[in-house]
Amino acid sequence: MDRAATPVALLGAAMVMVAVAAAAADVKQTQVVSGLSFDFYKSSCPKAESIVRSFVENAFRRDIGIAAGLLRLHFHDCFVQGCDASVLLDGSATGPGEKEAPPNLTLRPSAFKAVNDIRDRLEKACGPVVSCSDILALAARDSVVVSGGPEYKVPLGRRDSAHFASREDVLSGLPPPSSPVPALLDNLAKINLDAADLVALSGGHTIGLAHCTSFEGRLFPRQDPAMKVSFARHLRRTCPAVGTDRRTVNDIRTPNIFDNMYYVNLVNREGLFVSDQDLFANETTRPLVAKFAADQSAFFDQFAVSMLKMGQISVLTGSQGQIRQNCSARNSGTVAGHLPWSVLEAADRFVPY
Ligand code: HEM
Ligand SMILES: *[C@@H]1O[C@H](CO)[C@@H](O)[C@H](O)[C@H]1NC(C)=O
Ligand SMILES: *[C@@H]1O[C@H](CO)[C@@H](O)[C@H](O)[C@H]1NC(C)=O
Ligand SMILES: CC(=O)N[C@H]1CO[C@H](CO)[C@@H](O)[C@@H]1O
Repeated sequence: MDRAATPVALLGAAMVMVAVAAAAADVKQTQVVSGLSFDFYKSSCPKAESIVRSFVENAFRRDIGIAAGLLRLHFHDCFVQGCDASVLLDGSATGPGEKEAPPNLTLRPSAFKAVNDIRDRLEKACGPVVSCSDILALAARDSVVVSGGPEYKVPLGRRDSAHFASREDVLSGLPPPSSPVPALLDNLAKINLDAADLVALSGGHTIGLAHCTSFEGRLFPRQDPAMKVSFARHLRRTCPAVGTDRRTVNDIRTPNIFDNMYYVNLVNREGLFVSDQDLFANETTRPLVAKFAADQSAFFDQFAVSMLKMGQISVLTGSQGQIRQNCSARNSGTVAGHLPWSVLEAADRFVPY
């Protein structure tokens, strides 16, 4: 059964046009899902955004990698079952959560901790009113900003899921780094994202790290001809053989700065993953890569628009879901008076392995 179809269709129908100030000074017409709003915590937690911002700024000063960790966490959350903080759930008796599925092996523990620390601060300031999924969306935006990327507004009011995503949801939601453009576009089409979103969002790889195992297929047994020879040589210094447990930077030019050098890398055949380099090899996406490589503000504008879209995939609003008291666990008592989620999941969602 296609779980993604229903919520996405509902999301499309519920959209209304709202003016949003995006990157730079220009105001864009961008869609905001009904139930979310930019001033959602205006009375219940007026300092919510400044609390998250200052936390991320301080954490970033101590550990520059936290920005990449938090940005990727929001992406993984949204691509699997929607932006509902299910990525944060520790596994339970009902089965494995997203956190325990293979792609999450490389999510940074420091980012999970940061989200819980932010929640503690918000709780002290306002009580338990801010959702973990909103924290993820804000922390991702702030990570982009502190790294030098575009400022953009984040609509708020997401609620947290009481559903675990299954291992199968994770594997089908997140494309592997070996994916070429057609597979990536098919994957994104299921969640109403297009080629411009794919190219702009992949620009998240302008910061952060990757393990050798995520791209070693391009080095061994023979070098991928789409990769520049000098770049392959450079990578083999970190990853001399298959299975090396080390990491290298995603963006060889400016590894910790959120800028358009990711696209310059692609034009120079110095993209790390197949999913990166194929954006320049494929004729459908190549013109956008060339544009973003030449024009950073064009990238920033599209990135802000695409993050707004990604951040609203299948969100829960109103009385749906819950405001988690602990981002790593569903609220206790959630099931009282209802058919237990575990029963529904056993019947509908959970795929044992
Ligand atoms: C389009 C499909 C995508 C694929 C196939 C993909 C794949 C990957 C892989 C394999 C890694 C390295 C994991 C490791 O080996 O440790 C990674 C890292 C990362 N990805 Fe993506 N990704 C995609 C999209 C995105 C998007 C949309 C964003 C955010 C907007 C993003 C942000 C990041 C960041 C920031 C890192 C570095 C994480 C860190 O340093 O902890 N990725 N990605
Ligand atoms: C490029 O991507 C498009 C869209 O998915 C696809 O139709 C086309 O076959 C791809 N081109 C190549 C050379 O793979
Ligand atoms: C939050 O939930 C996790 C997972 O159940 C648990 O390990 C952790 O101790 C909880 N944290 C607090 C502060 O209760
Ligand atoms: C960060 C995190 O929670 N990673 C988990 C990913 O999955 C492995 C395997 O189940 C866990 O051991 C990690 O803790």
